[in-house]
Amino acid sequence: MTLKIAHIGDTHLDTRHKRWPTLQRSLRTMDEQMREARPDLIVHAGDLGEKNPNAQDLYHIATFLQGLADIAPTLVVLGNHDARAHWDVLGRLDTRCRLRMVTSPESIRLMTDGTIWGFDESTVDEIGATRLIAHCMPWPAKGQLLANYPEAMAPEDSDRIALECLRSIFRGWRQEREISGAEKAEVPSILVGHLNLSGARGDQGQPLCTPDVSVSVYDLAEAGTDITMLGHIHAQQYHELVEPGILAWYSGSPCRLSWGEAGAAAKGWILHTITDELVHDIVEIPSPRLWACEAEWTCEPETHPTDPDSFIDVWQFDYIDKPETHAPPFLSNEVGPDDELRFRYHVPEEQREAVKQAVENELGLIWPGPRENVTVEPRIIPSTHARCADIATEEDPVAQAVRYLELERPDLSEAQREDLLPLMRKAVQEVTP
Ligand SMILES: [Mn+2]
Repeated sequence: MTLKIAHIGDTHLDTRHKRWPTLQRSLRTMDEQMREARPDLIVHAGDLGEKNPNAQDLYHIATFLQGLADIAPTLVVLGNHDARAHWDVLGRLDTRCRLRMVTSPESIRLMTDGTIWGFDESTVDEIGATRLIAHCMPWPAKGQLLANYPEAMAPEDSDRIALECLRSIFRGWRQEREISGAEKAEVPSILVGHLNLSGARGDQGQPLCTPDVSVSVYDLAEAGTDITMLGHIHAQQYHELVEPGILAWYSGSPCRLSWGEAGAAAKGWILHTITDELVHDIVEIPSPRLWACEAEWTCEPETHPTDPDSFIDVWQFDYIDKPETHAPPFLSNEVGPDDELRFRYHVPEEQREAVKQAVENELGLIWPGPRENVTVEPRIIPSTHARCADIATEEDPVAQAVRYLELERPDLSEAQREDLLPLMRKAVQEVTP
């Protein structure tokens, strides 16, 4: 028997998002791809939308969910960005196949007739009529995990205890399958979670740091499921759990939504097929690329073209090579019409106005796409004057004030400075303890 599961996540539906039109196009492509793949179940691993959706956002979220549940029974777990308050209402949408919106950890059974039930609510006791068991873990807020912990704890122990709570849920799920006879009947099982997996990486391969509860591959292995389907991290990737061939997958987001996703990494979803073996097919959704580069506006002295004994200052952009940046010039045939560029540059404070024309010239050289697809981000380097050092060498704050006046206000006469001294002294006394 073959079971096909479409695994998507991090759709972040938000009509107010700058890249909403791109997201809409990507979701339409995904819909077409999924109809062709004909999955038995669709799993959304969380971050369906954003916090505080307005009426228009909710309309699009509802339409999207109806579209999914028109293709196959659909499970959606709550992500950290999702608006919990609307979840129950969304779960009652009129859909062709079953739609289940999951807000707390629970096990779901997909039956041979396509219905989905919670472990406790099923009227069908027959384990033989169960096609799949899906253990669902919505975003585990630390406070929620610890709310029922019977003892007082020191704040520094909270992470460890929260993780222990999670682990005990995972272990419980394995036992649940053993006790119900599902293990013996070899009913396939999956874990669907909106989770932060330690060791997971971003689109540019960067390690991710977060103050939230993170699980490890060993924790996930406690549940003992055939496949783990995750959401939360937008870069598509998989990690091997303890047993070879047993994988935890992040489907990734359907398109590049933020600059954190700049890079060439594929966007799309995963089609997991369970037969005698486990097959994971990556379904790519073509979407505009986000390019990022970072440069420093620097000055090199060069020999004067006509007078070899003198030097002139030549200002130019010096590109900073980092994993998430691309070194220009870009090849024009690689840049698509909807691609975007973020041009970030570091500039000394006194050059901030002078550099503006140079930025436009540089963009003309490196960017073959439309100018309106470029975001320019200046980073001003504050000037430090050598004169400050002179002031700092004076030990007494009043002497520093006098020195400051000498250096910063050479326009004042000796007499004027003398007049200002009592005021400076008073000001210094007020600010010095
Ligand atoms: Mn998330």
